[in-house]
Amino acid sequence: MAYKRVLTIQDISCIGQCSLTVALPIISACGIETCILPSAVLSTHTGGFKGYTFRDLTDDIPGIQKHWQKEKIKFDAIYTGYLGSTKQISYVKDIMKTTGNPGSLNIVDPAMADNGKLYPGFDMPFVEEMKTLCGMADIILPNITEACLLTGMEFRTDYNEVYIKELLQKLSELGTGSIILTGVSYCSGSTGVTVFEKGHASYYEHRSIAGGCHGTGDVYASAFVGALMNGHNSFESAKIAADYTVLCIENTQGDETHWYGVKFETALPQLIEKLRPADD
Ligand code: PXL
Repeated sequence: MAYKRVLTIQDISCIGQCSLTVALPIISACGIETCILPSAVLSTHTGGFKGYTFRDLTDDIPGIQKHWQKEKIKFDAIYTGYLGSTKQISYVKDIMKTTGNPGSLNIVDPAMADNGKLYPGFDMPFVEEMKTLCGMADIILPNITEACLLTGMEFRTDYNEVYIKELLQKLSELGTGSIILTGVSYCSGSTGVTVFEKGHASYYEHRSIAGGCHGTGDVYASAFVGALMNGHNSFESAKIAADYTVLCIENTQGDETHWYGVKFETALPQLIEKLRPADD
């Protein structure tokens, strides 16, 4: 397997086990060179801490991109997560157009909302711009809240396969290649992920653990990117990432002081084990 290089663009939350502080270690542990472009620096993530600092790095991006162009730096995949501003999305689109190797993949986690609500600081103009980024992506990884915002569909907690199929169909109309829709649950006690490719949906069901955990979307997307870059297909990568994320949540359960993220580090050996092809 050729050595691959990924660029991931998302924030640094200094504390909180999300975005770059999980993407960098997870993708690196998968044996992939992981380059970073921080979208913003926050003292903590915004999901439960009060009084966090937020430095938007939008204006640093054009200079960084210019330098990379001068150095002829290219990537095999560009994976984006939490972005710092609406204007930043247009810079990110330009990076996707100019810094990919031939055949490189654009993977977009439209990290902006959960549980029916936008994260603090995001608004509808940001969502509108995010639609155009998803339209450029080979793969997107929204949760149901993000999928609803991107398609204008009503957010529901009680739904069936017809609703999910309509969401997937509308998402694909954005121009996106494959869709990995997370947190799809048809019965209590289990949840899963639906992979939609070339008009066909496949579902992987896994254990659901009570009490949603912060940062699991980022852990999931990072493990997905790590598996995909190791040559697994989208469905296999979606399964590997789901099993790993469940382990991370189980690792964290019962520790009330650890409400802000999941202990993903100690489950990394199991992730690496799952990356090996079955006949290895
Ligand atoms: O995990 C998504 C995420 C990333 N970055 C920041 C966040 C969140 C979710 O709340 O606040 C800063």
